[in-house]
Amino acid sequence: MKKKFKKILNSNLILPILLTINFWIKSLIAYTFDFALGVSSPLQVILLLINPLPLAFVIFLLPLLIKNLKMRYITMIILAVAESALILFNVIYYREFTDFMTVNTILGYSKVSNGLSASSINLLKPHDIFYVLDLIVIAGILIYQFLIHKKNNYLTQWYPKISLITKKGLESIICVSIASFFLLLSFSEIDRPQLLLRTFDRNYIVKYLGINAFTFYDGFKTVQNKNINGTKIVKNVNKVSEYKKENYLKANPKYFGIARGKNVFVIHLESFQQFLLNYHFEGREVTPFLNSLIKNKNTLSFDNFFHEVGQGKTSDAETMLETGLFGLPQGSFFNSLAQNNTLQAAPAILSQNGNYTSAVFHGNTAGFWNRNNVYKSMGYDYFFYNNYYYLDNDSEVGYGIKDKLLFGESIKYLEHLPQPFYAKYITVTNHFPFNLDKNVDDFPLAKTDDQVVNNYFRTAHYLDSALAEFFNYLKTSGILKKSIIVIYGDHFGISNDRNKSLAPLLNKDPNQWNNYQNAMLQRVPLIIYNDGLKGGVNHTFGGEIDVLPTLLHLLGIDTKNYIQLGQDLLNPKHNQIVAFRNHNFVSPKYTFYDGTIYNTIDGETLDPSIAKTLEFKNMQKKVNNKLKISDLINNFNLLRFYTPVGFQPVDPIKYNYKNQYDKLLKQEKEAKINNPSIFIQKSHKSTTENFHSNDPELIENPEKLIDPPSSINQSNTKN
Ligand code: GP9
Ligand code: MN
Repeated sequence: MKKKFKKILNSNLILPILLTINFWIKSLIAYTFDFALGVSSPLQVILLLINPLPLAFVIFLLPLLIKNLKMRYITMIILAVAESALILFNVIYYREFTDFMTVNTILGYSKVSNGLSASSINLLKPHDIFYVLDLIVIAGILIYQFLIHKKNNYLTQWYPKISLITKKGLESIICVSIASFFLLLSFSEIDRPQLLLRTFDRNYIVKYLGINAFTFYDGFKTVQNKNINGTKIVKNVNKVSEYKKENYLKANPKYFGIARGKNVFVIHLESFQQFLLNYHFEGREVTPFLNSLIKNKNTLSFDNFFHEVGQGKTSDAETMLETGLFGLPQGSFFNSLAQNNTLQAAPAILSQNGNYTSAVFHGNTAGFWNRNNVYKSMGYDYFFYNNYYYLDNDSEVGYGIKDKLLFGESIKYLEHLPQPFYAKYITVTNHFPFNLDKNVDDFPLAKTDDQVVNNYFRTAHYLDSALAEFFNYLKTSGILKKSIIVIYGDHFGISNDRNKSLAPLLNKDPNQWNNYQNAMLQRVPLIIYNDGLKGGVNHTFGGEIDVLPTLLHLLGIDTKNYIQLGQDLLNPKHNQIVAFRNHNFVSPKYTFYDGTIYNTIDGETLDPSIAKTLEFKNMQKKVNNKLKISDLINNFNLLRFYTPVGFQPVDPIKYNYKNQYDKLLKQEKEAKINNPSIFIQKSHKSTTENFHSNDPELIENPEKLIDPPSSINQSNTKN
């Protein structure tokens, strides 16, 4: 054993080993002191500790394949410098943007994420010396050998007595290292299924696979995206225009413009399914507030409204609601194409048709689903992400701050927005695995064999109660009268593989459970509140793709010139075939789900020969065509060739999400006369006192409602 070790020490493997260990230590320093990766289980700790090793070793072993000794060492030195730079630049970048550098940022291609600026020097910290110590040592040796000893063979003099490993041996070591990387990937996939396919968040990839894997993966994605663009463009643009002409539906005159000029609130209910409404558990309503809201005469709600997301989940729902286009067949549009594509999204449309100011309130990190970049391409003026809220003690669960804190703590920003505004709230508490402490919400847990199902009702109840508190605030502060509120569920919370456990709670027999029932459970709420709206429950079949044209028409903006694939839900001619992202569909007559056709009315399984009827074929064609057109637009970035009359394309560079509180106050002064904020309208009196919450966090710390956290002035809020 000792002998073997000595042999390795004296072999040319020693340099790759030392460089790998060096890279490993630096990665661990960065993980500990600079990156906030949110490690939450022992497995994640283990993966984090070992993830830098396999790829770094491969990288430093590769130069050994070069025969020429001088070239070999030069390559090794270049790689050592590159690897050190990769860590150091990412550390500095992270301090500025709370995110990792993508290939687009490094090459400066990205329109939205500016690279590091000259001011980055200010971001250096004393411990950064450890990131470059090795380079100083290497440079020292080279200078010593070359300048002082004047040795020409300075590079090859490093190892006097060296035994060389055979080429075969070297190749096998490289193979083993690559294999261990795949082992790491498999464990990561177990902990976080579809890690690479869905690319949730760059933090996740670094957490599980390390910074090298992230950079390679991002490079691969970038090349892939570049290759998609560029071909067959003209033909596709024509197809899209034709589709739009054939499918555009006018607004229903009864509703057109009834909310013109009003503030718009879009409230995204995380993982919230329709069946929760009016559901009683142990004698208690899960959603008492929403149930009462639906009965309100100013509320219009839809009970045959379906989510249409793919793997991009929340981000797909946002894509549909903001742009009127679908997410992608695989992965997330937000994480791949959205940031560099030309978008004609709601914030820009509303800014140019009614002088709206737009803002998103969301208590997760800015980079999750790449929002910090995509929102710029959409033209969002403000993005209040986690650093804008107090992140202490028990303020966060799962994916960010609790919903009640989100609604409450955002008021101090909201009330300074110039009106009218378009404000989007993305809730998170009702997210898988739906854990919530009893002292935060005491709604009873269910008692099925599936803990996720059991938890679901409590977090949903909490979300409902958060909405009640926010509505109460809107009402008592007088904002409600001047606003239209759109509330929708983004996608299922209980996945199909858990539905059998849910079945008894819905009075269904788990043994009779089939895909028809799975399809029906994809219903999510769509609730529109507007003072003076002719309310009621609307039974039209529709999906998330239809919300944008419906909303714009309510605001008095015709969608004729915009490429949006949905149709106004309030036009009686609305096409009621709801396309799921995987080409399944639901309509008032047929439901097609994973190869089987059902009668939508009674759930009866229909004869497969129906598939050959003209009626069914036409339905399927419509679904496929709609998805195809959406993919063409997104994959080929077609909106860059189509600018609606009078529409000014968005310039993402104009937007940034740093120091937004100061910016708000400054803008408030300028916008005073034409677009006064709520604060100005209330004669400089804050409305925060109109908000009342029973969340223990806010009861104990009421000051959180009033002052922004001091962290918003720190450099890492630069997004
Ligand atoms: C996190 C949240 C969750 O920011 O939007 O996304 P999801 O996992 O539902 O797609
Ligand atoms: Mn979601």
